[in-house]
Amino acid sequence: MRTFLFGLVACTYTFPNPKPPDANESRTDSDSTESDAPTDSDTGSTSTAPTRCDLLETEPNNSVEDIQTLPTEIWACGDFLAPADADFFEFVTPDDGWMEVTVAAADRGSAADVQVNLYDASTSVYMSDGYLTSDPNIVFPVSAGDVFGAIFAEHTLLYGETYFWYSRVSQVKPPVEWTRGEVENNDAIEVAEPFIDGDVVMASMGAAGDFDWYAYTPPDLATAVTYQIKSASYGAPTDLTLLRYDAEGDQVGVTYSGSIPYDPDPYYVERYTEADPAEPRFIQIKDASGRGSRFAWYLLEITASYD
Ligand SMILES: [Ca+2]
Ligand SMILES: [Ca+2]
Ligand SMILES: [Ca+2]
Ligand SMILES: [Ca+2]
Repeated sequence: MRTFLFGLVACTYTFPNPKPPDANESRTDSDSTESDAPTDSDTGSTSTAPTRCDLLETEPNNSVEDIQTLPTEIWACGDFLAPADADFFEFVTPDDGWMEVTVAAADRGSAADVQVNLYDASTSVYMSDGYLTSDPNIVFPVSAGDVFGAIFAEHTLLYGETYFWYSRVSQVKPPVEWTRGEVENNDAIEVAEPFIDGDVVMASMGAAGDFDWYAYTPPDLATAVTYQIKSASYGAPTDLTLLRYDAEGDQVGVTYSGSIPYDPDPYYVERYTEADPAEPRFIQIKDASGRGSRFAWYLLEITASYD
């Protein structure tokens, strides 16, 4: 891994804006005979850039050696005009908090199914879709000065003049609120982490194959328990599964995705028909594909209800 050194740019703190720019701001191939391919003369010049493209890629940018600096808070754009084209960018986190890597491609008429490989010196994640779209969108916690690489490519290696992409990295507000962090090691039921009423736990699938176990005992008068994960639907690069176990360690349920429409995160309401109300519940959370990275965060809420 090379050392990344470049100056920070001034930036403004903006709320996440997942909505792409208006269609009439999009680049189109029909209104010009010119190729959308950026040229050397375009590089760094916003005067010749298509509307809302603040930074055109500079080819070749096909390796870490030719990586291109990506300032935060602007729209960068590029094309896949050659077979297996990959576009390498690096960016630095201005402040502690959260960042978002947004791609706008298919949603803006591009033929490209864009994939993003997001990485730092020790970890990486690969995403080819976002929530309800084929355009990736990744939201993740950061510290000031963190350096990241982002590689944009076409998911199926297709290319051509209609295979363009836009992307923006920006600092965003925390997408969720929590009361405490996860306490590893919680990798087995024997070391399940106690979950106390009122907890909202911020946790991570920090490494490949991470298992997170929690133990929760509902209050005496509770009539139901709700288990909810907030993760992928808030931009985390995860596909989480929530498995429930009884006090004897037998699996009593598994939830791959939510019962809330369009919510891909596990959500389940347990009525007291499966186990004694006073018995502890054991919860295991894992990624369906066994993936893990610093980007793979999730929020766990367990709430008792009394209806
Ligand atoms: Ca390119
Ligand atoms: Ca390239
Ligand atoms: Ca964990
Ligand atoms: Ca764990």
